[in-house]
Amino acid sequence: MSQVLIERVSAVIVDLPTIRPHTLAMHTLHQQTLVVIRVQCSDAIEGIGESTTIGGLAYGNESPESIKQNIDSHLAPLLVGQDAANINAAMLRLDKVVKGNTFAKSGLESALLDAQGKRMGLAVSELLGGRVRDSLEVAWTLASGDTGRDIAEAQHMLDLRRHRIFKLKIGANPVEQDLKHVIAIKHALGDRASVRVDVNQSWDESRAIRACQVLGNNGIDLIEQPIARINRAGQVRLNQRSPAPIMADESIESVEDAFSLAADGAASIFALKIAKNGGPRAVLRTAAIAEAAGIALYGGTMLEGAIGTLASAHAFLTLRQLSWGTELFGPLLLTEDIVTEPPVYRDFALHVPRTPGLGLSLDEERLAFFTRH
Ligand code: MUC
Ligand code: MG
Repeated sequence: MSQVLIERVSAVIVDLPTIRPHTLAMHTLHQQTLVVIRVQCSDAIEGIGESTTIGGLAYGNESPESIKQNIDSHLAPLLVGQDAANINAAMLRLDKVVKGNTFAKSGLESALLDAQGKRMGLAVSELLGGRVRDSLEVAWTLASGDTGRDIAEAQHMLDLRRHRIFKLKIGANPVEQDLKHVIAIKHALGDRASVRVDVNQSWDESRAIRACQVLGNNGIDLIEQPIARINRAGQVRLNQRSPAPIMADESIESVEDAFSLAADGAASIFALKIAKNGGPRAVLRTAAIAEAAGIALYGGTMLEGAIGTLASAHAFLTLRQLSWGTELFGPLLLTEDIVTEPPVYRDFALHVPRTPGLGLSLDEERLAFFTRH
């Protein structure tokens, strides 16, 4: 077979409405913005990928606009003309020339995997070595900003059998108010649900010490990123003192971060996100570090649409352990998507068929309608 070349790489910005405002410590989403990537190859196969973040530059140091610009100006030219079937070589070429930019690289790596999977008739999970499960438990984030509404939403999800793990976004309000909010929700749901919190780096260590005690003593199962990613010594101390396990999220901006967090003993759970490692293959390197260090795993999200969600899911399906489940609910937060078949959620889980590639195709009309011009 003659070599298949990458002929064209393009990226568009897509703005999609959300079902309700989604309030995080650093930003309230009223819509979500995806960067949709297309990689066209000389055998007429197209791979699709997605690079999505939260709240412009509120979460990390790449925005949708910078992702598109950097793909157009720096990353796409490095890929055009390269062997489409050699994903190792293509990603290595990007890593040699472009520092960081893991969100942009993640969408590109996803698109290359999608194209190669379609070419070989294999699901991306099979390209990644083979899946050990077909579905992933999916948590739901309660972030309406209102305790009563969050409780009603959680009860509705339990009744629908859609979610039984809830992550509460806190950190925007004074600590005492946040603690009351969390305890009220845990009290209302009792043993029907696992309740966890994500502080998105909002506390300092002095606040976190007591708050982690209160949360642990009130049945909260997990505390995500309570303090700033740069305060490594504080994270190590909290990890030793908190009665509830501490999960690292923002602290992991690369595979190398994962290694140094593991070496320092700064968390007992890692949130895996393809965007923060550089793609579905890259995130598996972070997972391998965690496994070697005895750190538990959780499949995280940047609130991606269907493409980024499935790219994450295919990687997570291959993991030996994923004890804390996933939060791959992004498509359910959107009122619209841009693929023809939405991902399948039932019985508390996302079910991933073995369709070649990511298993998705673009709805061109919807994509054109929601593309930012
Ligand atoms: C984060 O910080 O984990 C994941 C779920 C959600 O609601 O926000 C994200 C980002
Ligand atoms: Mg988080």
